[in-house]
Amino acid sequence: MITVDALPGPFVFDPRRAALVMIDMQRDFIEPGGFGATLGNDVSLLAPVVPAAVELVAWARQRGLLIVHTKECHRPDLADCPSAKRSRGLPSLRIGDAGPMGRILIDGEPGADFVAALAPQAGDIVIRKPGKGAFYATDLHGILKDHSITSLVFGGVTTEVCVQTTMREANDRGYDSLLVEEATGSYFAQFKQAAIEMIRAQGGIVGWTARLGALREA
Ligand code: TIU
Repeated sequence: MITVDALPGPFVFDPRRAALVMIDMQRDFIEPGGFGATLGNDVSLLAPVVPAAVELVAWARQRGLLIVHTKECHRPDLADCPSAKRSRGLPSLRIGDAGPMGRILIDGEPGADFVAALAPQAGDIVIRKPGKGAFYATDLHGILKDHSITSLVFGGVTTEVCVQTTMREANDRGYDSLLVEEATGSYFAQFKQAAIEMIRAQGGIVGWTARLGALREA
């Protein structure tokens, strides 16, 4: 068993029954010209997440955790993109439009791919997801059950959108979840902090949070 010094208390898990879930570390959210930028965000705010996420993946690999990478993306024909999602806001480019990294948030386009430093390796699992939560309209739960996974360690972007949504979905499906603070990020520093605090409040109403240093020492 591994014990991580976390909040609201120790996060204890069996690495053979744990997975790292790295949420949406895609060029569309982290690099200029992608989905995040079209929504009006300063994507440079997410740059510090990349090296921390790389360290977290290496930590998980070393301990034998199953590695899962999710990517938010849609079919080229947009059949899995609700019109409400596509029409929301006043983006400079909408989902499916041609941008500098290919069609915005479309599976197979350069922008929807993972940032180079977080490319999946052989044996990793990639989940394509049309929603913010990684359990919605995907086979993630079935795959985790097939691997007898009961504990999840989370990193990725953005903290209060796809990461928090997925942690809430995981919580309702019975998983114990830990969010690693440096390995997640938001376009809004105050939202990241609020998400971290609401996840671990009330005795861990959604899950646990820890610093990367606590994992190094675990
Ligand atoms: N816009 C925003 O903050 N996030 C998303 O749209 N998706 C994810 O969080 N991956």
